[in-house]
Amino acid sequence: MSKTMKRILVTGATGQIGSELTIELRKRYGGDTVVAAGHRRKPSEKLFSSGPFEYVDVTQKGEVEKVVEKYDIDTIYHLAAVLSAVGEKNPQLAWHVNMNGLYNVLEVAREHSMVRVFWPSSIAVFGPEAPRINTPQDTVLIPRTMYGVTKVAGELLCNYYFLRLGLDVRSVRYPGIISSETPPGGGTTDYAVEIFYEAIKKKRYTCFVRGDTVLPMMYMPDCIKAAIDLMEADLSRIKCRTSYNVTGMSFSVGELVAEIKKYIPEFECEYMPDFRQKIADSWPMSIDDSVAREEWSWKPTHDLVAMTKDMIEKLTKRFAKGSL
Ligand code: VAH
Repeated sequence: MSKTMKRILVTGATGQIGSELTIELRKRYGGDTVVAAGHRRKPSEKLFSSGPFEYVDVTQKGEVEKVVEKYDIDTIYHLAAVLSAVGEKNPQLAWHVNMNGLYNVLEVAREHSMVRVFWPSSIAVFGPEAPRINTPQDTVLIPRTMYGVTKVAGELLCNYYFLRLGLDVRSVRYPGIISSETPPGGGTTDYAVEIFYEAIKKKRYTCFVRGDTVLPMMYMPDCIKAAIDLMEADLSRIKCRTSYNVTGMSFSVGELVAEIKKYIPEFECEYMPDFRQKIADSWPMSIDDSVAREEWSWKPTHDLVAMTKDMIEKLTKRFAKGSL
């Protein structure tokens, strides 16, 4: 590979964000310059056929090192992680994967001529002590989930690697992500994706949080835009090296149901809150992302109306082709 071209590694490339981020990066920079790395899930045909794919266990430093050296990587989008709901069922696994995985990526990046790193934090860093409306960039961080603990610890680790070791690692605190290609794997916000699949397939959904639950959310095109815009921003503009608040929209499950019913009038949603209700109730209802807007011109493009229209269109097409 020529030295001038970007050589990008995406870990967690078979996951909800990683799968679509990889495809977009390949569109922008060329298929062969973006290496997709997965661990448990088989890659989709689209992911496998559009560029290099490697199985990598990020908790094993040697495996991260091997792929970085094999492809002479200069940028890592590190998305491999255990999410909040699975993490509460197995907190030790969440700590192991989320912390050792991030540590290995940062160490390999440092040891290989300062490879640049993107790493997603989450609004899960906030707990009930933080203001829940327009949660500010800087406030108290006392998360109630192991996932949130690993994201706070990860933000501090990234900040250290930048300030003390000079590594250019950048991060955003994602809200719940809604997408139509790869179902999410074990998050508290999964209901906001599952509801679309069930509405189209069965015209009914049993939601695991109450109808008045409000959480900050973002549509996948904006999720990808945030990651790439941040990584392409001029170094001099990036002042926050823990993680930037970003968001797209906030809505209650009831508001989402009403928007879906504009397309599927007979859709019915019932509510059976489970352990994930307590997690959702500890998180912000809306996010202040003014710092990201000021420092690197962050701006979302999809609100609830636009997102719902696009999700219904895309999933209806897939359902008609029998691929939902
Ligand atoms: C989760 N989707 O639910 C993730 C996200 C803000 C939520 O971090 O765990």
